[in-house]
Amino acid sequence: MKIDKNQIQDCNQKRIDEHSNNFDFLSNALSRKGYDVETILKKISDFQVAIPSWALGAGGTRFGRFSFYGEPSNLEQKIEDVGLIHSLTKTAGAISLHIPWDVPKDYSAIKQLANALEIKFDAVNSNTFQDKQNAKESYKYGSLSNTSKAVRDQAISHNQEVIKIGEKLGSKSLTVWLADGSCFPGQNNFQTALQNTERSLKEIYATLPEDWRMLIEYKPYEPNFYSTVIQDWGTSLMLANACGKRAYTLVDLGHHLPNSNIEQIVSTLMLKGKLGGFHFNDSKYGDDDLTVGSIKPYALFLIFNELVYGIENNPQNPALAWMIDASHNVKDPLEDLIQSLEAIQEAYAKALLVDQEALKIAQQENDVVKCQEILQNAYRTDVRPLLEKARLNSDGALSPINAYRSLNIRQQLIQERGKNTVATGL
Ligand SMILES: [Mn+2]
Repeated sequence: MKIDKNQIQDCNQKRIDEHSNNFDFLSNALSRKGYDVETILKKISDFQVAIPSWALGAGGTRFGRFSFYGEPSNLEQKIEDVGLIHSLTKTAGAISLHIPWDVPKDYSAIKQLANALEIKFDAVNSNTFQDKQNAKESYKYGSLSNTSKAVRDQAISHNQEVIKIGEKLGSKSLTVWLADGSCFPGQNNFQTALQNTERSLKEIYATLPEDWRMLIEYKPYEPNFYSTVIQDWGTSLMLANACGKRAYTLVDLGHHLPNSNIEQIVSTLMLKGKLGGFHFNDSKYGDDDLTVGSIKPYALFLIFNELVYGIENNPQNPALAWMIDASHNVKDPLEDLIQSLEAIQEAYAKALLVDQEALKIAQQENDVVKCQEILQNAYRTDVRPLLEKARLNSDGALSPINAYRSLNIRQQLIQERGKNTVATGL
């Protein structure tokens, strides 16, 4: 299904007066303080986040999985779902494919469909954490780090295959996340595992097209519970540096131990020009994969504050690949993604309001109270009218969640696709 522009306009009509009042009030207040509201709106509109192809169905835990019905059962339907989210939010102009779950059958048809919905193909993701049916070698004890050369070679050629698929779609980066590690002390030789991983990544990197990037993701634990080979940003950065200029670290918000200072990690990586990608989600305990901003919105703002600072001050760091990496166990996946996109835009807009000049002076003068005031003044501003205006300017919905519900989109998807469809993925 596709949402017609007129349907969105009808939904907007009911809220337009309230929006106009709120926007005028905020816009005047910001202009009086010297902000350039038009530039802020443009930045918000330009900020696009990729939706991963595995996030459009119900996510499961190891205890069970509960369907939302009308889930997309093939790649075409997944792209259509991203198109639905994008037409409402105007923020989800890209999809990130997971191989082998979403290998296109007809490349030109897939590209045409994505093009018509204004969806680009972002980073492609390899998968060496599961065994492919009838695969010769098993990844049970690791992939790129495995002690067996045959296993490593199989994992390397899978990544090279993923690059080829991405090239046909117009992707420009490969994301590598390894589940490799160990569950028990003594199971792995740390040094051998790291050396094998570095060698394998270098082999993949050697076949990377000139205009491509390799993004190396890290994670401290899970599915291995004693050690992971790429456990933290330092290990990822070391491997990226070993591979070369076009290899970067990818930060996933959920891939940190509790209370890690993620904003400081972001800042350091951008200073070194090595932050290549970003995965959004939120968590309370570990890699919970919850809706962005649902648990720690202030932490998200502080992270965005560093991202905005880096974007403005670190030309050595390339444009980032943004993606939501969340799972949906109890919410309609599309509603959950809409909420995540709203939280991302909100944190970004608030970070754009941080008075960087005043902050610099307050830092110089060691005025700690003033520093906090500056950050929290920005954080406490209700920026939602700015997000509404940015969407309105691009024919999106004033309130994407309300439009999604009043247009009965899930019900229509169930009617179209049936109740018992299951999306491939986690
Ligand atoms: Mn991730």
